[in-house]
Amino acid sequence: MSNTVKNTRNVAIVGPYSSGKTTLLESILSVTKAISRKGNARDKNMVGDSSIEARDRAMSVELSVASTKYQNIDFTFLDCPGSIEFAQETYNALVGAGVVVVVCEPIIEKVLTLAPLFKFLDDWKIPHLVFINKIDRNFHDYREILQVLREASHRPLVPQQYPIYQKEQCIGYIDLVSEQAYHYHSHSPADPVPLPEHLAESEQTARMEMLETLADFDDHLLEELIEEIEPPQAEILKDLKQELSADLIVPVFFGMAENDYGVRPLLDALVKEAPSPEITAQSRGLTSQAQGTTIAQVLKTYFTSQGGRLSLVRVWQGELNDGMTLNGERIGGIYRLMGQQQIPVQQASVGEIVALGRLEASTGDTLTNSTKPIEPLPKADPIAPVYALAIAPKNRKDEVKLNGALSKLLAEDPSLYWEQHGDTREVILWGQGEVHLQVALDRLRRKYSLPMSTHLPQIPYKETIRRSTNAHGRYKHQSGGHGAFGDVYLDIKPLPRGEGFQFHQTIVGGVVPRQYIPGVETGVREYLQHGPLGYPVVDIDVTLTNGSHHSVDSSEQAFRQAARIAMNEGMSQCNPVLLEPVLEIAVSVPNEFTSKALQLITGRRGQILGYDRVADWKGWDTVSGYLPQAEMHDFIIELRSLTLGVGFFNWEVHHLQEVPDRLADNILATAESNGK
Ligand SMILES: Nc1nc2c(ncn2[C@@H]2O[C@H](COP(=O)(O)OP(=O)(O)O)[C@@H](O)[C@H]2O)c(=O)[nH]1
Ligand SMILES: [Mg+2]
Repeated sequence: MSNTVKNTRNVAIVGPYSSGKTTLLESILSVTKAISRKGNARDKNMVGDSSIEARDRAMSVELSVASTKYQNIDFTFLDCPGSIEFAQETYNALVGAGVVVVVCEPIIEKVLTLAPLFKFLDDWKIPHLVFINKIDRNFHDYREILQVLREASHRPLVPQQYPIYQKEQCIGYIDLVSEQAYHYHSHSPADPVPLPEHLAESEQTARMEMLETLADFDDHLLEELIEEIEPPQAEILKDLKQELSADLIVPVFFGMAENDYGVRPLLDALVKEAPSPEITAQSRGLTSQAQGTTIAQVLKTYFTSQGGRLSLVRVWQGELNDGMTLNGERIGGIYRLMGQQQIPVQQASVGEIVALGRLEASTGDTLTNSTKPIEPLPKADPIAPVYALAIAPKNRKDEVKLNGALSKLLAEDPSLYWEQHGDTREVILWGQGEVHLQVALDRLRRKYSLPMSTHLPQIPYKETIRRSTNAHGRYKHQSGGHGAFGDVYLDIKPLPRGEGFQFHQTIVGGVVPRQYIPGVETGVREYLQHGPLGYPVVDIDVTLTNGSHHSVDSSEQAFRQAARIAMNEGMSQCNPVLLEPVLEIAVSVPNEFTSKALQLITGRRGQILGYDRVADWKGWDTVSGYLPQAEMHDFIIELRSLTLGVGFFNWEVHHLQEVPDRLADNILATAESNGK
């Protein structure tokens, strides 16, 4: 075991789709010389977008990892997908990040969408800073962008740079800690230049704002400010580091990843201000002292194209050595990842993020070499699925492979979920949206040779009756020597919604012998699986009131048949109606979109129950209501398009309700033409 504790930092890069995260990572790798040729989004050759699914879509659809060295620190970067449909993947990874760079474009609408991400980071107390990218576009009003960022963030912002403009273009910046001005240079470090005189006053104001925010958490600095003593740079840096580490402040930087502008200052800040892995471990309740005990957590599970399982882990305590036993299993290799490349290493120390071969563990699991049980580390909450497709293998002979492939797919991506529906028998794949499911289906096809066809899931309608009736059923059959005979009278009655099915009998004098009564109930239950409209029947009471039997020919079987005949006759008299499942939903949106959310629900035959502020989430409302399940399929798509992509909802099936007549006619006509 080596005793050298490596100086490591791991950094997650997150932010909205297309803000330039993968480009920023590419720039970091190029600036730090981890790669010799810089790729770009246009040529689809960036390290972070190396999976086929990502290249096809020119967007990141899963976490990708790369390492580099800068100023003697070993950095691991996690390039997280930005699309809301892959948020689970991102949250699972953020749980292991030491520090997070939130990348955003200087576009007000996009900055507003950062609120859920900031909330997650603050809930987990994960230190994070902001990098405003693409300053070659729309960056004229830095102050306005900062203002909107302030609205989205719960923690105070600490801008550490001040922009220098020339003809509306940002050509450089002033570092507010050192008060040194710089001009950008494409693909080489920025040039120090004298501080432009016309900016002296604004720079002073911006710097004072920075210091005052820092002083809110440091009395010593506050005293210095009051007494107008110039605080030493070392003190400012110490405060920045402490306050960032404790997630008290959010430093802000800007640049242009495409030309490497602002990338070195960002890296410098990560070196000087980001907490060491020991500090991150402490804030997660771990001590790094516990000698000999290694604790790691799975951030993601991959299946390689050769079918091998790789678990991406963060080492929280102790160190990992190849061949070590974790949770009773031997590690089959430790790898540092560089995009699609796997580089074998012998060991990994606190704070490192590496992939381990051949472990059965799932994403979020805590791994340890300790034989004593340990408290598992917290994992990110699962995000409720909001979008579904019914799927079936294109080739029937592939059906046997489906279960195994789906379980691997789910291990890789815990925000997928699948079920075989009890009523419709369809295999339903649930996820976060259209793209999410398409990526999953692509993987099934590519990795598991399972081309699938998809269709809209059927709505599990049920039916019930509005009227009571009495029905008679007689089954009589003579074949050769032995005959069959059963004869029943049934009372059929509707029950209130939600009561299900009840069966009674009021037989006197043994007209239907006791041993045959279960046969009657079975016959009734069998019939109820397909009522007169073709759907399972619920909320119904059936009472066996009378009947007759034959001493030789009667049997449980014959009474079962008789009951089916009686049900068949009786039910059509009972005025059957179609019932549809209704969901209870809670839709969460920024409050400027609350009225749109209300309209969306009512416009889809929903019913509003109320709406309220989301506790401790500035500016967000939750609308609760009922929504017919038939209206849910593309609900999330419309909700996102109304809310800049950030609205989401939770749901559960709540009750059944009668389908309005006109709609019911349509549903039944469609079902009939589909041969139901
Ligand atoms: N103008 C401009 N475009 C950029 C910059 N950085 C990235 N882009 C472009 O923004 C698009 C999205 O970049 P990408 O890194 O894939 O974004 P991601 O989805 O956040 O990973 C690509 O077309 C990039 O070329 C920048 O600094 N300026
Ligand atoms: Mg990307």
